[in-house]
Parts: sequence; structure tokens; C-alpha cells
Amino acid sequence: HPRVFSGIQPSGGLTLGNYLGAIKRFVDMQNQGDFETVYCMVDLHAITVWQDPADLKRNTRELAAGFIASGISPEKSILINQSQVPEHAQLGWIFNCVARMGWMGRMTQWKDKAGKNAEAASLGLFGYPALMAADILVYHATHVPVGEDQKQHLELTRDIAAKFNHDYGVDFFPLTEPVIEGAATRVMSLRDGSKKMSKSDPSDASRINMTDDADTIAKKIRKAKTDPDALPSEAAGLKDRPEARNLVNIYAALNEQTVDQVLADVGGQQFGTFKPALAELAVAKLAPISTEMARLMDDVGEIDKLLAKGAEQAREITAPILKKTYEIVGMVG
Ligand code: AQP
Repeated sequence: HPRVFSGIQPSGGLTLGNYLGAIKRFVDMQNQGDFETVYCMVDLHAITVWQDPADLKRNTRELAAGFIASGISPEKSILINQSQVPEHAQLGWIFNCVARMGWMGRMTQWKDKAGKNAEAASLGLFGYPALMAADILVYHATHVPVGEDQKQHLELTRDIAAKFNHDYGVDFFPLTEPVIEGAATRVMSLRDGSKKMSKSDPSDASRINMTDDADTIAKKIRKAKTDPDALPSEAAGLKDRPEARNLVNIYAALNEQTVDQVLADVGGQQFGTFKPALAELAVAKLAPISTEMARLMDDVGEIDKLLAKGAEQAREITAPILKKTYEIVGMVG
């Protein structure tokens, strides 16, 4: 079976964006049965910006709970924490020596996150995409389900694989395909239709957290920014209406419908009618997940055990691939 790899940073609580853009897709690919799936909490990536150590531990375990509560099964997928599989960082170093400064400097995520003060950003933040390439390629993974925002990093992963293969005259690392599918590949902020919904947005009202209770979810959706017009009856009518489009996309993704199917039902409605329906759907889909997350978090020992087992399974794949890489590069060992 072709191998799938993807990861999420334990840099805060999970958002609806992470769930619809990533985790829900991870579960689909796991259950399709056509792939061997590896899913990861990328803690080494999280520390490219400051993380309080106690928060990092808690967020990592909570993210593992979020994966499992959403339907990632440790029986069907390999579930790991990045730092527990040392080959990620080891291959990451090799790729730091393959990737070029110019490539990294062109990444829009780097530009957004470093902002005007790039001098003060960590070297790790700059090199982030090389470690991400290693995360994927240390499994020879060929398919990577992600949200739209990760497309550029995946192109860079291909560039790194191609340059490695070319420089060493081998056909060793595969060229990976991003899998960016579904109605919610880019969930936007509830306060600003031009900004991505993000864990690190200072405004909590901008996002739905997976751990929000029903009242909070309903309130955030009620207050979400919209325009005064009624909903159109087909997708083309959402052009130039980013906030309206975002809410319809969220509805479609949660209800596993296309945008046109949703609009066939709700076209003509005002937001005063649509928002409560969306809130009800969101609560119905998310409440069971957050309840299960809280239950799993009552026994972090069990989560740690699962992660230790996942790391062992992962290393059966990664250790031989790293060994072969070292041989190709010319390391004695
Ligand atoms: N708004 C989003 N819509 C769709 N997909 C999204 N993803 C993130 N936000 C959205 C997808 O979630 C996966 C994991 O993301 P990450 O945790 O590695 O980092 P990120 O993309 O930087 O996510 P955040 O929430 O915006 O975190 P912060 O605020 O810390 O930067 C990826 O597949 C991503 O596409």
C-alpha cells in the first residue's frame, strides 16, 4: 500500500480548521483502506516558536486525544509524537544541507510568521520546511493530506527529494503528492474572511476550538461576521462573499456534502436562519469528539503508552530508510 504521512503542531488547542482541513481527511484516508497511514504530533516543529514546557506536554497529549477521539485508530494507523522517533530530526539535518537558503526565504509561511523582525526569528522557524520534508520522506510517504496553506511546503518537499536524488545520483526519495480535498481546505477566521482560522490568532472569537462547549460554539457562530444578503442557490453566487462562503463551506464539510448540495437546501435563507442551523450541526458533530477527548485526557498514562508503541512501529520503517540515506551520503557506520 502507498504510505500517507501528515502531522499537526501541538502549539495550542485544535481548531475547526485543523479538524476539517486535516484530521477529518486523515480519518477518511485511514478508513479507505488503500493506504498505510502515519499521523504525527510535530512537537519539534512547535518549538520553532516559544512554547511553555508544561503547555507543550499538555498540548501534545491533548492533540493525541483529539486524533483518537476524531477516529484515528492506533490499530489502523501509526500514531506518533515526532521527537520520539529520532530519525525525523536526523534526516532533517541532512535536508538542511540539501535545501537552499533562497528556497526557504520564499516560503509565505516564513514571511508571515517571521514578519518584519526576521532577525529575531529562530533558525528553526526558517528551516521548518526541511524538517517537514524529512517527516514525510523518512517514511517514503507518497501522499500527504493537508490544508491549502501547506501546498507551498509540499512543493518544497518535492524539490528537496529531487535535489537529493540528483546530487547523489540515486532514485531514492519519492516525489510526494499533496492531497488537498473537500469543502474546507481553507477554513477562514470567523471575524475576518480574508484570514485563515488559526490556533494562534489572538482573538478566541475568530475560531472554533475543538474543546469549546455547545453554548460557546453557538455564540461564536451567531457573532460570525457576514454580509446582509440572503444565501444564493448555487456556489457561483458566493463569489466575492468570503464570509458567507466560509460558513457554507464549513456546513458542507461537517455534513459531508458539496457546497452546491448545501445551497440547494438553504439558498434564499437569511443568516438569521442559517446560523442557528450551522451551530446545531457543528455542536452535533463536535460535542462527541470533545467529550471523548476529555475522557481520554483523564488517563494520560494510556496516551503515553500508545505513543510509545507508535514510536516503536514507526522506527521499523524509519531506521532502515535513515541507514540507507547515511550510506548514500557517505557516512561511515
Ligand atoms: N484554517 C484552516 N483550514 C484548513 N486547514 C487548516 N490547517 C490549519 N489551519 C487550517 C491544516 O491543519 C494542519 C496542521 O496545521 P499545523 O498545526 O501544523 O499548523 P498551521 O497550519 O500553522 O495551523 P494553525 O492552526 O494556523 O497553527 P498556528 O496558529 O500555530 O500557526 C495542516 O495540514 C494545515 O493545512
